[in-house]
Amino acid sequence: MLIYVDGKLKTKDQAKISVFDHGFLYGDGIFEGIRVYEGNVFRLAEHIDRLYESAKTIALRIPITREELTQATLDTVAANGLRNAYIRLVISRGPGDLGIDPANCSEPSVVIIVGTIKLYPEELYRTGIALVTSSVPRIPTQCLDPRIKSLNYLNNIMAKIEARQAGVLEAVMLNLNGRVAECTADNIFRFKNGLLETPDLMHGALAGITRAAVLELAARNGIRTREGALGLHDLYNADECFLTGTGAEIMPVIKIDGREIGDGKPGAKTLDLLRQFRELRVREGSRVDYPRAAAAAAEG
Ligand code: PXG
Repeated sequence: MLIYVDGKLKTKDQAKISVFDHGFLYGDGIFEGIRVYEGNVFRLAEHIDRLYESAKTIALRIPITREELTQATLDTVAANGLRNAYIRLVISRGPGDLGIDPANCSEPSVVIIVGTIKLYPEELYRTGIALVTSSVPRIPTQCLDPRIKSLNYLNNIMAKIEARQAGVLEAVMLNLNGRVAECTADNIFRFKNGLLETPDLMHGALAGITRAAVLELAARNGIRTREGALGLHDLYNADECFLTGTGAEIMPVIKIDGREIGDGKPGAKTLDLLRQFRELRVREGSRVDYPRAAAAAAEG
């Protein structure tokens, strides 16, 4: 495994970040999780854009250009020779001192890890999953905009712990007004009378790349869509419900807080979107040039 750390490819043992890095001390940094399907990096430009937007909002200057980061990402995938993979881009504030002031951090750290993540078992795409509502509200937009994909996931992790304790894999997170925001690492959608709905981002959701892809697919299929306010009542009484995310892709939801959704089976419209998404994910994307990068890595 070769990991990009501040411009150099390192082995897993060599790849190290300082304990004084504010990403470690304070969760001060941002990240992206990206998939590679059959040698295509899915929506890399969108992920890079989101990363630079997160950086802008937290006033973090990424020390390389978008073009350089894009190329470094493609080259790191190629250097690892993986045609199907998960990429983790991490930009942290960099090494500083024991005070929180980022002015004392010298240079942001840039890390690109190319590996795999544990995905939902394929069987769950046929059976669907159950959710519970978390008692932990999503961090309000006024405190920390959830559109920032920050290194501080405690809010979501607390909700994930609750889901696990309830014996399910994901939790619905509400905002402080009791509106549905999203799940711990996924956006959420419902179908009702043919209309496809998802919480508006201002209700406290990450601007998911998969979410955007699903809204595009819906438009192409002539499915009406609405981004707005949704309550639990809307989810419980949905015809179909599903999650979207880089890891989950499109995951059917069959139960929420013990209430069956629709007929308690993955919905036909959801499964059709999943099928179309799986076609699109291998066709679209930035192609990895494996031989070129392997040669560059060999040159050191
Ligand atoms: N909401 C949150 C809070 C997320 O963290 C999504 C929605 C879906 O966004 P995308 O762009 O992926 O469609 C996420 C994504 C992980 C992991 O390691 C988490 C995410 C993505 C990939 C891996 O658990 N979060």
